[in-house]
Amino acid sequence: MEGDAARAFDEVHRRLAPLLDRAGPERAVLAGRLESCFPQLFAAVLPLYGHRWDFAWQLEAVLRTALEAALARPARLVVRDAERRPDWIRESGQIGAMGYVDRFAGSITGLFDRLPHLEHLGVTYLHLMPLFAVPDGPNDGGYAVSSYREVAPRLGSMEQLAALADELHERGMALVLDFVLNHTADDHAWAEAAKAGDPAMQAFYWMFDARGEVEPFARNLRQIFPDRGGDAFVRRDDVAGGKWVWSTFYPFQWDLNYTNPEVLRAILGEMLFLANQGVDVLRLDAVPFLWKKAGTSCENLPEAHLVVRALNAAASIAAPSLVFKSEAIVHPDEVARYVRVDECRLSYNPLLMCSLWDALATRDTRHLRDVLARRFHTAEGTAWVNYLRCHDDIGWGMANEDMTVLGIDPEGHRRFLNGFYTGRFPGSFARGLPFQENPRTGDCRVSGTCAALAGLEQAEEQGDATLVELAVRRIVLLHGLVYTMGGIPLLYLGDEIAQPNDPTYTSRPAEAADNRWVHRPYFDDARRQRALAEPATPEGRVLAALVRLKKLRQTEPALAVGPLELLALEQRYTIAFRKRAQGRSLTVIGNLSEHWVDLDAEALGPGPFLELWGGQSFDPDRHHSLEPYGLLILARDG
Ligand code: OTU
Repeated sequence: MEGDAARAFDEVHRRLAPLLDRAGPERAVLAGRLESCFPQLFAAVLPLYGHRWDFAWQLEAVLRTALEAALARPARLVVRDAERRPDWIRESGQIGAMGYVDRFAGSITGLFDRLPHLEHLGVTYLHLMPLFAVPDGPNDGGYAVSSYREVAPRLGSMEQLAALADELHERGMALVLDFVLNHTADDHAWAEAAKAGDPAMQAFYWMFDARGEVEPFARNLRQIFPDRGGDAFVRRDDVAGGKWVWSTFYPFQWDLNYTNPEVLRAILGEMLFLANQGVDVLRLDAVPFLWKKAGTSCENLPEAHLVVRALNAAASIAAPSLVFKSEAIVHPDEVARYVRVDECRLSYNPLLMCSLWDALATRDTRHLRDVLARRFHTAEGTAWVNYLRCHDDIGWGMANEDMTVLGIDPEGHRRFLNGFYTGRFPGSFARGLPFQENPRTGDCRVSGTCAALAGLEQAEEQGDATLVELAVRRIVLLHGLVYTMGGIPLLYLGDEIAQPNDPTYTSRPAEAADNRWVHRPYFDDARRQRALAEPATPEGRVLAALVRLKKLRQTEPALAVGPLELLALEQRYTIAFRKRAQGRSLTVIGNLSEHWVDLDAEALGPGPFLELWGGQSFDPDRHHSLEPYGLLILARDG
């Protein structure tokens, strides 16, 4: 360390010595981590808070919070920190699954009974949707958090959650939880104190006395949930003095004010409390919004990255095996900027998600190939979480400039995709619902389960065996691609048994106004049992395919994160890529159309190949074509 950082470190190190002493035999290790993480922390907080008279005190307070959490870390997690392979997130054997505790298993206790199902799927990364205490009534599916330290009583308790983490670890699974750090619920203790008039707590949020003060911000903001009406500022007369409160999402979600260093420190305390329960990965919700500056879009500002880097450095001191996953559903350039070892080692890959659906609708893989060629690589130590859909809507987050280069009109194309996936476009197989259609901008996103979007729901309704066949193949193909390209594939629980949309949300008042609930169905255990007992049913075929994909991931190191070479096979309908590891290559070919396509044996290169998907030998000179929505996974030495 040099210069200001070194001087600051010496000072703070001296002041923290008594705290370090409490680590006993672990002192040297902890002091070492403090020293190695300090430069990153300092570089992040200096531009954020360096202008403040109390900067040195604030910096020390952040470090104190980190060290106290380190001292409180349970011994078994300290062992886990030491044993965890740092690059586990890039390994081929990783498979993710996500779901709501109540909908998947009733409660945390119920989840223990579902572990065999998760093992059957090879799950090593279990993302449970927000399970914290929330307000009664609408709470945005748990994304309005009333307390980060309490589990919603109907789901269980913090002790049960910690016990679940232990059990998952025993079985080789990581626990992934949401950390909703952009906002709290309007009944969080901080918000309640703010309402009661505590100025320190009002300073935790963005609160304004007069509407006029809001305008310099409001002018440039995107409406995230246009259905709510108005903009991101709500008048709250229940806050002492009457205030305009910033709420980017729903009015009951109040944005935290990270220009206040006390907020950073408080949130760090909540985060490390969760890490010490045994959480392995924290999904940082809504990271783009963490910093606000008048006159800007208040999304993806450089300071938002610094906030994440500061938290990352502090967490590395206290809980070194904790991994951050970023949730940024924005322009692909911006999404990629969060994917760094010193910010979020994992990130959703929303671009891949929407380009897969794009290719499926258009029967044209140009954009998908472009994404894989230019926007798929991530730095050492990082990985994508690749998914087909999550608990949120699908938004068409491709880069306009990428589409324009390909001769695609971005606006018209998005209109087409929305029309296609909501079933309005003639000939569409999809059964999605339009989400947050914005009449002002024409913008719209899509809700729906994988089966509904891929055509199974429509095909079954029509009782047409040919259409059912095509739909099943689409579902299998999409998952096949996501499982083979490298990164953690993330399954939305229920999709492995091809669950259809669940329209019953309209009868539940807290859900009726938000159609994302249509694709968060209650897990259908009868369907799972049928899938096992009757492998020829659509659900049986999808489940069996996922189990085969699991085996591939467990046995083929080439499926880990690593270079991906695109092959020029028959191009328009197909995607073909090759990955290599340990002297073996895997070539994956998918046909995203209902047409037979010719395969160009030359482009495949010399065999012999073993086709792992169907389990047969594959001779490129004899097998010239790929069936509708077909998938081939060809293994070869070298
Ligand atoms: C996230 O999504 C969550 O995934 C949603 O379920 C929540 O409602 C929301 O935050 C508020 O907590 O706009 O449509 O760039 O796009 O944070 C979903 C990130 C969202 C945002 C994203 C947000």
